[in-house]
Amino acid sequence: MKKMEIITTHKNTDFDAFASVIAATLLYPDAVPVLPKSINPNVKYFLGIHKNLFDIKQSDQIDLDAVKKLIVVDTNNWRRLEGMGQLKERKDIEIILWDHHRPGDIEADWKRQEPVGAAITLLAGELKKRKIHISTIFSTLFLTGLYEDTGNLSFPSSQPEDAYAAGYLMSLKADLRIVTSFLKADYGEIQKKTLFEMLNTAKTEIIEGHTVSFNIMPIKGHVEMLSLVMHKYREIMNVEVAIGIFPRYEKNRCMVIGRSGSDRVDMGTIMQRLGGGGHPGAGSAMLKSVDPETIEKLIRAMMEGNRQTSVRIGDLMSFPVDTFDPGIKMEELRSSLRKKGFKGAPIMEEGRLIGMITRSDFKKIRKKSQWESPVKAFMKREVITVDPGMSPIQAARQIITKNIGHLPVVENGEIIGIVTRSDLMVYFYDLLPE
Ligand SMILES: [Mn+2]
Repeated sequence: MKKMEIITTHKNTDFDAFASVIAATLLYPDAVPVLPKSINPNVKYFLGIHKNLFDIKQSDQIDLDAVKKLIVVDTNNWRRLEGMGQLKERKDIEIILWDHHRPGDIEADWKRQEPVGAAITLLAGELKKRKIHISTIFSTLFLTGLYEDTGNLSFPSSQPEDAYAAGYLMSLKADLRIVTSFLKADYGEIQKKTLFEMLNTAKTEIIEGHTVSFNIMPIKGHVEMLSLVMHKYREIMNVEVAIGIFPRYEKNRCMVIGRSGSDRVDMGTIMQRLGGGGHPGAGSAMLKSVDPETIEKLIRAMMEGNRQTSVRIGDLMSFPVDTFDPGIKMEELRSSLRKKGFKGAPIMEEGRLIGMITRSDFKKIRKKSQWESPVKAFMKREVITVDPGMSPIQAARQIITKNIGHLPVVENGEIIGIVTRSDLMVYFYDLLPE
């Protein structure tokens, strides 16, 4: 039987717990993250937008008999775990604990238990100590967890360690706009009422193989958190794509909010075409002097395939690509890349891609004389490439899991472009390039 390591956390998983699970996957790369079924709404919302970046399992998808190592984060009580009861009695299992609560009933073989404000503080500190790379998306998630559990470092339970960890995550370019958008989840009477009325008139249909629900819902005055309403609406309707059109007749304008759970329907692109914007999973636009039925028709036309509604790597890549010969000197390559402002380049021999040079390869140089060595002595020979039809999420997954910054785009054996971590960051979060 295959032996297994798993990482899990408490029921009603909040951002601190979820961030700690993901941070633990960086510390224990062989372990599988397992989340309970009950997850807090704003974490679910985050997962809905980024779900493909994380390969997460639920406890009933795991063969618990095969588990030999259990890593528990952000709790130390068996009753707060989901579906792990049978592991409690097992003697042959190694238990690792990362937690910031008072001691509970999980007896760990190794533990790090400190009364800091957030569990993620402990894990982020360890990642820093071990110099393990944390991507922008992960630093954003970790900071969200840290702020949630410490009330933006204002709860009396907050410790200096929390602030140091927050500073470290900010230095890694955690995106504060995203952090705050996931933390404010004010869901009140007016939102409930809006959702209830929408559900009363809801209908679903199939467009290009996707389950879709359009809903036109007139509103009076300014209603906040309609995006959270749409998030819940999509969840309850159980459709891949949900579009809410909210006309405010007295102002002669219309708010449009969309949610997509499909890789093939990019909500950011659809909303961009309406003059708004967003991410692949979520987007919005504000239109003036257009009636809601026309907006519905426009979106429908986009989805019906007259126009491409999802961005492909081919749309994001840079081209043409400068490639280099394996024989040129490191020195020479460095100055050419500097001139062009590139951080890496593909190495080609006889029309074939044989390697990649990036910043980290230049850092391998210890002696001055090595600048005279040929590029082939320093290049990475295992090159991960993508094809132009891939979705940005699939490419982002490669970049994050393999920790690489450059992906050559290859079609019919030929390099036609290159896509970088910065290209994807700009696309997902409109961040300025690093
Ligand atoms: Mn916590």
